[in-house]
Amino acid sequence: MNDHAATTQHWINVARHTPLGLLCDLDGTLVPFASSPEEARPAAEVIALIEELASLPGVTLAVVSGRPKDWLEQFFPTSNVLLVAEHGAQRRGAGAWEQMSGLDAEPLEALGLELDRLAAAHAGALVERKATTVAIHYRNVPRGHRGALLVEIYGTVDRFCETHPSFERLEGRLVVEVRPSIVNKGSAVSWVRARAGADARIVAFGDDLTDEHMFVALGGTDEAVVVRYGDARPTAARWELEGSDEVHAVLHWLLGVRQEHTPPPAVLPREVHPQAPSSGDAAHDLVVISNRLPELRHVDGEDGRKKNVGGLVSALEPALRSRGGMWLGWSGRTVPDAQPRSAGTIEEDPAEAGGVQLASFDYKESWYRSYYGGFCNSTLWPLFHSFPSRVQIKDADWQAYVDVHEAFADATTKLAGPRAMLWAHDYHLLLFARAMRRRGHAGPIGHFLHIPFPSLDIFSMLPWAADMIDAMLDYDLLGFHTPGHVANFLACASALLPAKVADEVVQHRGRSCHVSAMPIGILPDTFQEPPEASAIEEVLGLMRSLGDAALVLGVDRLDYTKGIPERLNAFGRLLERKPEWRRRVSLVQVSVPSRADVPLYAEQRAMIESIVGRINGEFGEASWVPIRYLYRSYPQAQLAQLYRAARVGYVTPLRDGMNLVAKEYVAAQDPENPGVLLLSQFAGAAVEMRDAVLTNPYHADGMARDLDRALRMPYEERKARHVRLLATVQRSNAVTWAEGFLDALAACR
Ligand code: GDG
Repeated sequence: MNDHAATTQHWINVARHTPLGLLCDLDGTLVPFASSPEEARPAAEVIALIEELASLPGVTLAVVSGRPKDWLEQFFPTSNVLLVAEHGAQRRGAGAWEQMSGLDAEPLEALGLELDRLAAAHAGALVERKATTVAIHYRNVPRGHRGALLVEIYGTVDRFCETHPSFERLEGRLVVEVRPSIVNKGSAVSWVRARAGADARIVAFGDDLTDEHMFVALGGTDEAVVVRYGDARPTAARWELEGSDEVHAVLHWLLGVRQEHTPPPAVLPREVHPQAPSSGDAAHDLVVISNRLPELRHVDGEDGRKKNVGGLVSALEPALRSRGGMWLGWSGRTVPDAQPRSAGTIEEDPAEAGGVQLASFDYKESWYRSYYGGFCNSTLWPLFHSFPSRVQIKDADWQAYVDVHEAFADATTKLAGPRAMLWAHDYHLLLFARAMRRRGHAGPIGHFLHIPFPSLDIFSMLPWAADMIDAMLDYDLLGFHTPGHVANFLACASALLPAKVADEVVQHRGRSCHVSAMPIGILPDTFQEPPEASAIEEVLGLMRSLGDAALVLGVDRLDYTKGIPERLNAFGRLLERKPEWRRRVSLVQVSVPSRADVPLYAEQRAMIESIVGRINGEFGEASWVPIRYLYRSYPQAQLAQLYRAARVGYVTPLRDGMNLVAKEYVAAQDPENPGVLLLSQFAGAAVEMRDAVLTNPYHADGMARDLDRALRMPYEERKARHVRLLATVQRSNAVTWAEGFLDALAACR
């Protein structure tokens, strides 16, 4: 028997079983969606079909709905149809209504008033009150505004549920509802079974999350059929149909089978693939999500194959490869807002790069402006690096931030299996877990923040501070670079929310979120490989031009957090205070272009160029240039050679999550003649790298003295410090970091 024949026979057996129980949800199952709850009414033929089925001998049929009893009764006034209203709070058996005992819905009045206020401020939102629940519908709220409204709804509803633990939040299709937690549609299953007979076989049809309660309450010989609308959310149902028309067709066929003429089925429920995604080929068990996709830079490996040398991608590659993982990010392209197709369309990169499959989608132009340039880089970046005066706060940027999370979550749902492990990266994706939980994602979701997490007083500048922490607590695991960042986050969680914090676990809304310091590492070997001749050519040229001068090296993205002007000024101060260093030392500053279209970055560049000009003008000579400023990037092999040639690694950010340059500099040194790492005390790396010369980048005189000390450091001390620093860099590398994170994430569940 082929699959189709087997399915048909299976359903014939189900349809013929006596006693047979049928549970049918109303909205979205028997009735297609309409633009308002009032317009969503069953058609006369559907009412007739239900009544006919319910009157068959051996069949017990219940319409199970979240709607109030009066609404249901108008369609099925006196028939054999059993009715279950308000998710089970009220039921009509043999003609009479009964209410579930022990229900007290009075506290919902106050919540209803709060939701009224929200609905008044958001066109299209509608509050619905029933005897035991209150709901807010947002199906008529324009899509672009739903994210912001949802944030407010969840804030209001979750506060209510925290103070009223006997109530719970319920998510339906485009509706959020609050009801007493003892009520759910699952109770309808035993209620119907009690009427149909203990040996009844029950078939339940439903489309939304409230119907899942019914599905999980079913027994082993029962059948659950989920009704889809092009979605692929995880479900407990074994079978699926597409839209209410298919439900009607199946019920018609069932009627025919019970009436003994067994018509050929026009459509039958199809089996839900256990891990089926809604698009693409296979559902992935691990999906990494970040704003930018990794840059896949390739070099030829010894075996002639391409080898991947990108930073984060190299760290994650083994984990992604062994778990069939995928990496989702922004394509780097923007499309006009009005263009409906592209924004949100996923493209999977067919060329697997170094074992890592990539998927990407385009941003709308307004997202690029308000999400990327706005909330990410003009709000969160300065805020989290503790530059309050540079923080720009705009409602529209926050809205875009919320919207882009919805787009990421939609795209992820298409790629990930329902229990997949999801790992989101950085400040671009702080709300991602919340968006996924709302889509019913059941697998573990983790986040790693690559930048610092600020102190409570700074973080509180954000008008959405509490909401952001609340959303972050939907993650199972939050990773930070340092114990200081962890402490800041925990302080914010306990100050801004009624959350319980103990032993780096935050308990909130019945969930546990683990918070942990997991400093990122590098792949030290890739900075120690002997260079190819072509790679050193340019570096050798640069070294020749420096003559005998000792090389002090700065390498950063051009960013105001990196403290480049302060570093240059301190170098100028050294030349001024210690003239003996003139002609004997040169600073090479490599500044990699970054976010050049953000005005602050353009200003920073102009400022750096003017300081370089001033110092070179003041101290330079025909045969000696004090500062060489290179506004460009270098291939990694050349960077490694520059590191190795530098007497001092001058790494002095004003604030940095970690700073990989510090670790790379150490890894690249010649162990027999190592240089000295001069490191800002405000870089996350300073926590682990205690054997660097630590310096305060805000104190030019102090930094000039520390630079002098680094340049003069005796050989034995340089070597002893380097041995310990190298051990630190080698102890936990990028791959152990990634595996450690994923193991910890798996252990959270
Ligand atoms: C964020 C956090 C955290 C630089 N110039 C060139 C080049 N680079 C590479 C370096 C290094 C990387 O860029 C820079 O990493 P950092 O850690 O220094 O800084 P961010 O870009 O700000 O990174 C930071 C990091 O995330 C990881 O969690 O440490 O705190 O801000 O790897 O080598 N690479 C090449 N040519 C260059 O010219 N090839």
